[in-house]
Amino acid sequence: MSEYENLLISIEDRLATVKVNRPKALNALNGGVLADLEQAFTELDQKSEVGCIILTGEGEKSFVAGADIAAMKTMTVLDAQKFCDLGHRAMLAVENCRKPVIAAVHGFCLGGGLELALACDFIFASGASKLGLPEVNLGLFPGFGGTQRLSRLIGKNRAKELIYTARMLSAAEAFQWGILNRVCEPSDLLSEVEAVAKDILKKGPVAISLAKEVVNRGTDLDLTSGLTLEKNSFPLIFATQDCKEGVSAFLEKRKAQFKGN
Ligand code: DAK
Repeated sequence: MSEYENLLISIEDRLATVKVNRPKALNALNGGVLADLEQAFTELDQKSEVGCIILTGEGEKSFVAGADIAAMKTMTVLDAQKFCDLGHRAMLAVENCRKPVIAAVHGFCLGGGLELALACDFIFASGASKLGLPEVNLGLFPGFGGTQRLSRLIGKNRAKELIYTARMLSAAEAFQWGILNRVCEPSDLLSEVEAVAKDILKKGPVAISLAKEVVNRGTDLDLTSGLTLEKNSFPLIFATQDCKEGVSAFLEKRKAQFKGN
């Protein structure tokens, strides 16, 4: 794995952990972090020895406290366009990565930080975390996909309330609103995320990757088109050794040994 200036990446037993590493700025997303995220998730996507990815932030205080506000001070419209393109590419590299990506959120998860977590497949958070889109406090609005991904996840009206008021939600509220899949005791967050990731690693990787793509593409379609997408993608899985292995293992009453082919 390449070295990244703004990320800490470890890989153990097919589980990669990516930490945004700017704790002094509460892991705020500047151009360097976004470029590293885009490149690292593109690299992880290609790495056959990685089956699942956890995305989190370094330090106690924050997952990611937003896009880097200092970087915006002198931004021209053209700079903003470049920054926006880079941010969108980074989020898409996470969202389109063919491995499951789980966000482990602790502390502040604000603005671009929440947008980054929303690009992951799902989010577990520490009970002490705070989540929100406070951009309007700065005279901005979410520009890394938050207006779209959040409204698709929790519905337009709740997304608008969060965006218009800049309110920070507690983890319990964010769970109730459907943003979080699970709220954990702060000290248990990583172990709970790792346990789910390890469970996923036991399943057929090609099937998971196809399921991810079909869910992601299908949610933007009407039901008939989504069902057609599923119907057309499903038979492909019968070309894999993993499918033969999974079915045989069940019938032979043994654990399947998936190889990802
Ligand atoms: N950017 C840069 N630095 C940040 C930061 C951020 N978002 N958040 C915190 N920091 C820095 C602080 O400046 C401080 O640095 P020093 O003063 O020590 O050098 C350090 O991190 C510690 O922060 P605090 O001292 O403020 O810590 P507290 O515990 O007192 O407060 C806080 C924590 C999270 C409540 C507070 O730091 C805060 O309100 N931070 C800002 C949160 C926020 O507003 N986030 C949303 C950012 S706007 C765009 C696309 C997308 C976006 C923008 C443009 N284009 C397409 C152009 C997205 C925008 C956003 O995400």
